[in-house]
Amino acid sequence: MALFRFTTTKLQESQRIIPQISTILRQMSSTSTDLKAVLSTKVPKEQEKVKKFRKTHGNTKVGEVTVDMMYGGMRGIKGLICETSVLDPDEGIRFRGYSIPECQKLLPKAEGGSEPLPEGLFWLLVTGEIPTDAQVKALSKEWADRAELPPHVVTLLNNLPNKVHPMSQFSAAVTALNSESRFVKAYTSGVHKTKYWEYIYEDSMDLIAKLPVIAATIYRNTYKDGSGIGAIDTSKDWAHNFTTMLGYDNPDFIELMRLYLTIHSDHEGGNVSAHTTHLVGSALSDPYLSFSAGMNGLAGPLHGLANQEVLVWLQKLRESVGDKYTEEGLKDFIWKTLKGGQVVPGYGHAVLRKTDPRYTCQREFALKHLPNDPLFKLVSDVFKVVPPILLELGKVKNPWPNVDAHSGVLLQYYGLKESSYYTVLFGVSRALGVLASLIWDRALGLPIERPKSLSTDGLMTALKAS
Ligand code: CMX
Repeated sequence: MALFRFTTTKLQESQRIIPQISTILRQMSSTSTDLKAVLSTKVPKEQEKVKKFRKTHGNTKVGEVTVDMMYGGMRGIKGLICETSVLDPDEGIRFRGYSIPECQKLLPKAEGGSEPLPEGLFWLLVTGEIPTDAQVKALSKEWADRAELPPHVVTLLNNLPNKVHPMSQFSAAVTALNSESRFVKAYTSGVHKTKYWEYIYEDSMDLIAKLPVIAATIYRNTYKDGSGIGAIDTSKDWAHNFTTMLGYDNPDFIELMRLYLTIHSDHEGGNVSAHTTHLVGSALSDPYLSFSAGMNGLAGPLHGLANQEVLVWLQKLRESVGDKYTEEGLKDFIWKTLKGGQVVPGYGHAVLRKTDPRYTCQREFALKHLPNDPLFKLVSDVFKVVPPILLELGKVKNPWPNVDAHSGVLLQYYGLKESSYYTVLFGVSRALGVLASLIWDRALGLPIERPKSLSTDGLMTALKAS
């Protein structure tokens, strides 16, 4: 009886204390500057939420698959989970529910700055919460502390000839970095699978920290004399350090890079770079191998390489129409591109059906900082004539500009003129989204990805078609 009374009292006491502890933990998690600690409090809750949801709705249908979808690049098939962002065809991207203008307003800025810091976006993507200034500062410091490259990666980069495309150099360097993978070491020594996400987190943090150093080394080696990337300043943010390592110190350009590295980060789960990183990661390849695979996809002209293609196309357009061009001249050049069986780079999208808000915010930046730049004027004039022409083709589902239509113009203005480098910048930013997702993939224990494929004959037989 005495034991029963003791247990009951203890139970009542613990029932009083547990909610207090969880409130304290919640408060600690929302103010802690340790991202991994904050994440640790979220992972079990999300695991539980998904478990419960699957238990109730595991067999609920979410859509159907048509033959056209199978031959048409799986457009519209709902077949993936991505927690970090969702793309609305009309409104554009929302990062954990926040639109780009909301992120520009709510995410912490550098002192005196007007654009969000990419560190804040990463914190948001990982935790779903808008971070405080202190949390973002802690992340800047942590990335600066983790930035150093192992000597073999520097040697590899310094020995690659200039003719190797910057994206191939980028992918090769990231692949070679997997010698440092903490996940590989933990997996090899038999870590329990419930702990995988912790090592994926560590590798992702190391990789993100090192990417600006890799990217700046590629830039200085390929286009300059190979010297001068300098040392990381641990008191500066990620984008600031990256821009200085590239060799630029204009404060407006640093601000642009903060915006650029924020908006290119994530575009839900089905695009080539995100999907590839997720797919390769599902085989438990480490974050270095998974991300470099994603980068090989980003390097395609229909995806991230489009920012390079836009510049090349604009240069040809300029050569063809001259500085005193007419609307008719622009139209003729666009039709020449289309009749030559080529796409107009920077226009169209597989999901978006309106102008990309990533285009719009870059245009707003240009209106503020370079309103009279001739190339900006050309891009604005092209925007007036391309959509009606693409609509006239009758097959293009989205005639509006995407993110890549604008980014090169801004970079040109600040002196970063080497367009074959532009996709590397996209890649550095994309790491924030796809690695945040990869951490959650392992935290949620998602299995190896393996959709079913059919042959045309097999499909015809299944459908009794001829
Ligand atoms: N110029 C000319 N034709 C275009 C076009 C464009 N900008 N966009 C689409 N089309 C064509 C397609 O090539 C396709 O033609 P076919 O049926 O002859 O093959 C037709 O219109 C239908 O395509 P869609 O359903 O509208 O577009 P998709 O989902 O198949 O492709 C995308 C999307 C982005 C690959 C396509 O719009 C494109 O090639 N755009 C130019 C390249 C570009 O800017 N890519 C960057 C996208 C953003 C990013 O990932 O970074």
